Amino acid sequence: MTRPLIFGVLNVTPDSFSDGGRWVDATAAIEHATELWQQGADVIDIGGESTRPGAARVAVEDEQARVVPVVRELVARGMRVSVDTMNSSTAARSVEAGAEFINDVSGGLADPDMYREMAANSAKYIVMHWREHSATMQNAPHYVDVVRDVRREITQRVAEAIVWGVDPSKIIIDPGLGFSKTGEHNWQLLAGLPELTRLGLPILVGASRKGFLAEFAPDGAPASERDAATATISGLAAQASAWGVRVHNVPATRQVLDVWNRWSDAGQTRSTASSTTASSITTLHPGATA
Ligand code: PMM
Repeated sequence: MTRPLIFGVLNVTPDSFSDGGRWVDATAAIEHATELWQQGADVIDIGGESTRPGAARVAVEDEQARVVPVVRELVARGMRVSVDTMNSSTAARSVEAGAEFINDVSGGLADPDMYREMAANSAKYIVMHWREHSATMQNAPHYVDVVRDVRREITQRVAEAIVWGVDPSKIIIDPGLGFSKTGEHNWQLLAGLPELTRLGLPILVGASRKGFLAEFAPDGAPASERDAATATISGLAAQASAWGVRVHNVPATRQVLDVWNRWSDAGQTRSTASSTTASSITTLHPGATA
């Protein structure tokens, strides 16, 4: 069993909900990414446009000016990089600069050229479940059965990407916690991860510091007080076969996933040992069943 990959979040935006404004300057961004990497992140996920509920869009030139130089520098320092963008031209520039993943929270819905771009480049493509832009996404989102509806809508996005020529082996899906979802929808989706894994595609989970975890922290506490809850979700997501988790606090998740890895490895050793014991009992007592 291998633990999920850890995507360390680097928002180079002035207004993201939990770390907005802290890493807008390229030098600060590069320093923070280096810290996340040293703490055990497997990939640095760089975003230049906030997607918090109510956020306004940014000009694509501004997004690229924030993101592309940072991508280039992190790749030069040997880090694996993902770029969180809904824009095909930012995806193209980022891949040229060495990004290995394009993380599209709109799943291709925001830019009609995204699938064409992802068919033409070599990066892996994270297709998140999404319905509409941040300005309106939390206006009473409705589902009949959120797990089935999200699974169906993601399947449509993936099918469309494949029709445009995106290699299916490059695609990773994400249920999009908090994007047109209430807290209860998020919990249903987490509990329903096994139903999403049945699609046979790797799954990324992004629960980090989101509003539905506020109930586990004191009233009015900063979003960083949600890190223990986030790390717990990382462990449970690993158990549900998630391929990756996207988090702000890398050490907390890394520790939980390292513990999960040791537990899983020991479990595998035990199951090999117990099947050997069972078969030797059957040999000694041919009437016994293993
Ligand atoms: N959430 C945010 C931004 N990007 N990408 C993926 N794939 N999945 C997510 O859940 C996700 C994302 C919003 O959180 P932030 O403002 O803390 O980055």
